[in-house]
Amino acid sequence: MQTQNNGISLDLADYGQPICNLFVQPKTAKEWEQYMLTEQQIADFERDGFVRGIEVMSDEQVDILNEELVKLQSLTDDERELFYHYESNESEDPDRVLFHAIGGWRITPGFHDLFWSPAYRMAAYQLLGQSFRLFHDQLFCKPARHGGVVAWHQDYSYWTFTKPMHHLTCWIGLDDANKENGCLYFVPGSHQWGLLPITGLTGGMEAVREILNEEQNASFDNRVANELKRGYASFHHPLTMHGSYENVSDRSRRAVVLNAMSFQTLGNTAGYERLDALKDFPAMDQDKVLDGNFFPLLFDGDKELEALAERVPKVNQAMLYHNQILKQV
Ligand SMILES: O=C(O)CCC(=O)C(=O)O
Ligand SMILES: [Fe+2]
Repeated sequence: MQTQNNGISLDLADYGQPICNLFVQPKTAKEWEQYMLTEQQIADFERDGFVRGIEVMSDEQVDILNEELVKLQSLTDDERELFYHYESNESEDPDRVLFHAIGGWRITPGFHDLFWSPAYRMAAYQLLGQSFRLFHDQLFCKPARHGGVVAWHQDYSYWTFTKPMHHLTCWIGLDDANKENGCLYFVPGSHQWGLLPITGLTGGMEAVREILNEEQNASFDNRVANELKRGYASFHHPLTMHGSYENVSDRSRRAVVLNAMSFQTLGNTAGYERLDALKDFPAMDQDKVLDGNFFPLLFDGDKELEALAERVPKVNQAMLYHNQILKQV
């Protein structure tokens, strides 16, 4: 454990519960009810592969995270040590900038505690259909005027070092996001396309289109712009096709992404082809449950919700997760 003089750990992964008062926690099962997604929102997610417009943070809470973000974006090389990944500029276009970092939750209290936001935890429980763990976070920040793209991709194509596929992504705006400043887009129904190979995240926006069939390519005409006020979230399935265009506006487009996974997720690193990309990630041994400090349990449905757990609308897990991956194109 890395500690300061006062015995407080510098690695916030040592704390598997909230460490500051940023988010008031429900004390009873009844207090969770206010955060519950409706049957309709669950049905939308099952049909489209995403659901959006869920308030996770107030303006004041976003301000606190943005202050922490300034700090995270100006760290020295040594101070970046706790990140799993850190690129001040990951854009492959020399005229564009995309800040991308994984692991901020280990460094500042606000980004740590964001994983315990009750609105996030309730929605994630319903959309995963069971108790879940923290997988990792991500920061995607595009500066005003020269912000880079995030090319169309499926998240699970980058996560096959874990199994089975039972993961969920939550995207939260740290700025108001719209078409002008490079908001995220989703292709509805693409979570039923099966797992596609990696075609790159920060090069050409349209790279994935070459490996898709005619019908799949046509469905990009129906893409949905995920325009959101800051503090609001969208959730997407690990196979949903999504991406974001450049930011040429005079406003920045910053976002934090929370990635969660079933509490039973296993390591699948043996034979993984991109091991170099994992060199600063926590160890994930083959066929071992991903638990311990780096993968804390974020929500135990039966314990938190008691009798309510039965009544909470949840996705059909068998239809949505494990089996989907078998549908190769
Ligand atoms: O913020 C972006 O533009 C990309 C986000 C993303 O890929 C994700 O939320 O999985
Ligand atoms: Fe993504």
